[in-house]
Amino acid sequence: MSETPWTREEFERQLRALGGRYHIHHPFNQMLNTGRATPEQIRGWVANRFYYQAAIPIKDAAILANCPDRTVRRLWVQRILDHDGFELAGAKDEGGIEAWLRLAEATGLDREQVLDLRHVVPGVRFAVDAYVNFARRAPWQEAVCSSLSELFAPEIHQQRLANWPEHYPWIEAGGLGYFRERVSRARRDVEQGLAVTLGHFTTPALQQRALEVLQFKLDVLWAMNDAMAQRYGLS
Ligand code: AHQ
Repeated sequence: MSETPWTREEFERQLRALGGRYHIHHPFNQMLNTGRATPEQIRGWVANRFYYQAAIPIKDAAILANCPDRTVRRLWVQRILDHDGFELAGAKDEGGIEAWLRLAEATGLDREQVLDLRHVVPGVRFAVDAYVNFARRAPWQEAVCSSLSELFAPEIHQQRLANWPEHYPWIEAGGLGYFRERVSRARRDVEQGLAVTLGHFTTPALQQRALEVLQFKLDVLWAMNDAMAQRYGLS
């Protein structure tokens, strides 16, 4: 390991270089985004990914609970509002989890069978639980760093918005609202996540640790797709 740390620019480049392992490249996701998925595979993906979406605010609350820095918390708390929704001083937002349930209904699932998690396969449950438990146990800066898989998220959301209406006209268009919201929210999330990560991991050993942490999260997303491919097949 080198004696001198990477510059902030080089460190960010190293983080972004892990994008080759992002789940946009997983065969299951490529099947989804090239129009080869059957309605059953789409519904399986939506029902399983609900478990991930519902876990995000729990994960973010774990980071808040571990973080003593109010200037970080006052920005990070936005992520919980994004997912759980809110009614604050007259402003209202149904939240991303509600939007995901609308996506589920648009694919022909009913809310009850998504909310009761009956379709969630063991590999998805274990990967998501590993992510939440990591955020509870790890130093809060590492948990922040693990959210940087969203460096690569705008592209995957834009891919769905561009391709799904053409490939899956049977999905009612309003159901894709979640992906529309995430493009800008992911970019905002990454701004804060990068600032904390580039500012905290400042020695060669810490920077290597940051790469390991991001790789762990990429493996969480990849393992979820492995489990769904196993259960629903690859067409
Ligand atoms: O919808 C997604 C989301 O809200 C988040 C939060 C963030 C985190 O804190 O780990 N990661 C994330 C992701 C979302 N969608 C995934 C997708 O493929 O739709 C991508 C995922 C991510 O890139 O980590």
